[in-house]
Amino acid sequence: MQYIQYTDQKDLNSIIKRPVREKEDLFPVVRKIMDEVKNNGDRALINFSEKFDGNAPKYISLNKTTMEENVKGISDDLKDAIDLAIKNIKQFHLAQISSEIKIEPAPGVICAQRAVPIEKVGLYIPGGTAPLFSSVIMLAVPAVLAGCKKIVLITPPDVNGEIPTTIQYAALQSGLTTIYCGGGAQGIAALTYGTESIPKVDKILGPGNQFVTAAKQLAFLEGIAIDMPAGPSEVAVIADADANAAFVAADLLSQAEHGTDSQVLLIGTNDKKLNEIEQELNKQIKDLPRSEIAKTTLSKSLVVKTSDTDEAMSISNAYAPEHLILATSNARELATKVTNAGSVFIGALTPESAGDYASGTNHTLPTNRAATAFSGVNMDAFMKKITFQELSSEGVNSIGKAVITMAQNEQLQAHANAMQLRINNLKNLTP
Ligand code: HSO
Ligand code: ZN
Repeated sequence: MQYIQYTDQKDLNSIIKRPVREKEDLFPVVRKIMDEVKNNGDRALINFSEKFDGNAPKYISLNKTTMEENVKGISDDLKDAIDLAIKNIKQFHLAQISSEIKIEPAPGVICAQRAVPIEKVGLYIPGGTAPLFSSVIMLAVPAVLAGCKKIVLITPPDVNGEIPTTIQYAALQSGLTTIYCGGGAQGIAALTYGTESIPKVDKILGPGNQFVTAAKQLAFLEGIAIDMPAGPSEVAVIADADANAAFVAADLLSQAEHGTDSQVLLIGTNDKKLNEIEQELNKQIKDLPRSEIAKTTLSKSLVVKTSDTDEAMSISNAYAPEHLILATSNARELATKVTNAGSVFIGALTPESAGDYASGTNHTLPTNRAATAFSGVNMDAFMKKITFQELSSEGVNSIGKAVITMAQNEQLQAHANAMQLRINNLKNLTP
């Protein structure tokens, strides 16, 4: 890791900067894939999967009965772990559902706001060497809780052309009854336009590589809503002199093992502790099956030394990490000063893995400084808020004149007339 002694704000730019990704223009390629799927549906999806994933899917969808049969071989240990995670994630997301708001801002004027589920949502789960079945839970559980009528989960085929059974189990337990097989930009195209087998959706959520991200952006241009911009996963850890060096090193490595483009930032107040952490990193990395990936990530990562935890927090807020771990003795107090972060892990006993899997919070979070303005996936991602208003005769009296005056000053006479007619009608009614 590269060491920086923080002096003042001019150091910030180099600290908050994320490595730039290769700027290959993916859009023409992805546009072609999207068009092909739009015109040729399932056939194109299968062909592209064969071309890009190296294997054609054996099926395009799986129903509940087949999934139930397929997951029989999963160990009870794993089933119990997934079930526990789902229980906690359900509980935390259920608590986020807002009840209807109804107020009377002026006599006779009733305003209400109600959250209504998005009818059809598409959930994209990436494939790769280690399919992250935990991401299925993070998207499917809130979608089911929100009451989305159609939930179209799509994921690439594995080397056998099939959907991994862990993904099937996570989907079943989250409440899904069908899942779909198809990956990459072609999977996003299927959700955008629909195919013979795959329903078109209103919103697409979920992480993915650069092709998937580009396809989601094109889907957006077609009027499909998408979740936040996705980039490589990242963590910032603030550690003081009391931090447990082994814990901090393990947390940094758990992020570093995700991929060579992962981001790791360590902000520390004590040089001796930073040294200890470095030693722990070297010790622990040796035993990791993905040590090569972690090594590459760490070689590009920064350690920043600050004078105190407040200064560390101001750097973290400028960096706006996807995950922020507070490994300090004042962690709870420090947490109140967070202004930009996707999800915060408070105190020595709270590793990022807790939230990645089972604490109950969502692990689909904003990266690449998007945490300055975006939230992670939560129940709102699956809902729209519709407002309602109703005026009684008293309400017409309360705001009628103001509406007419404003409309006339905007030179919108029809608007004024619409209210004036109601006022006249009331006058006719009064004896
Ligand atoms: N840290 C990842 C989520 C994940 N970790 C899934 C393990 N499995 C992005 O928040
Ligand atoms: Zn993770």
